[in-house]
Amino acid sequence: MPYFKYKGILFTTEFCLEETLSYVENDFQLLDDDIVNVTYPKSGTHWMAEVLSLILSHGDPSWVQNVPLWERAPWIEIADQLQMALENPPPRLLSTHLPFQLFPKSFLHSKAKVVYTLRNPRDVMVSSYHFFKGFKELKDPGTVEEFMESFLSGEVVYGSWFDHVKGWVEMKERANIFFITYEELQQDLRGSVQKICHFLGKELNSQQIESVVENASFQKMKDNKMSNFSLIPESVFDHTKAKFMRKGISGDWKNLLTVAQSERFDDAYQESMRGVNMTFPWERITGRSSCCSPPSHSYV
Ligand code: PPS
Repeated sequence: MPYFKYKGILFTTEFCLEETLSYVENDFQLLDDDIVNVTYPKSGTHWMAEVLSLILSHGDPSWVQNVPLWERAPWIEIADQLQMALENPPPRLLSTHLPFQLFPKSFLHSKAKVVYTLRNPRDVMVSSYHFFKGFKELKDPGTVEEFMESFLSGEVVYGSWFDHVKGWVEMKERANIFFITYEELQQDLRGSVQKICHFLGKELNSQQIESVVENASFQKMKDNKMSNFSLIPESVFDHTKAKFMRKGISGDWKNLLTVAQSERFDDAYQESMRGVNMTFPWERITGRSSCCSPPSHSYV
């Protein structure tokens, strides 16, 4: 099977090498003007990369229309993209799905800015479930039940969603990390773009913000071959079996999970997220009283 573990986290040889992960963790130097787009997979990575690309271009869509997303915002843990990251001129836009413990140690003494995007883990799981069916070299996700158990136990690529989120949330007091959710982007993309600009110290006028919002819409990204995954060759990804720009909605988990599966997920969520001092939009809408504890620290 094309998988290996690095420090207890599952990776796929399709994209990652042990020596690259070690280099990124220990030797990769973040620069003070780097902007890093950090997510657990299927949480809105490409969407945020598009938003950040457009902000850096002051709303001008030429860059996103002409340069593949992974060249604009390369994933540092993927060997050939790491090379792009090293070669791109500053200010660099970088992406990663790495958990905090594997993130470059140089972050601790740098002013690089991290935008950490989270998404309802039920939707993350459902999006992953569909997406993994497209990868020719990877194990089929199996039944929903089987995949959910792998997801809840963290036996999936990039490890446990819960550990990923908890590891990054522990860093929330740092001034150079900004937390935002996929749900917030959906609810108010314009307001989200304004908040991100503020965090990055970028002044965009209202016309430029309007252009960011317009060009980062689901439909625009779906039609943009630089951002919609269609450039990934058939030998790697079977585009007839899975679509990268699939639905782009919140709450699609309700269409896949049975009531029993959703309750199993809720119980695991409660157990794993106990003590996390931050509340998330999906905790207010699951409808189970145990998910609706009063907010201790809300970032929205
Ligand atoms: S990856 O492969 O881990 O980098 O995937 P990632 O980009 O994190 O997440 C893919 C999901 O994000 C949806 N998406 C969007 N939703 C709304 N608006 C825009 N512009 C957008 N762009 C990407 C994409 O459709 C995947 O979600 P699902 O639920 O599968 O549709």
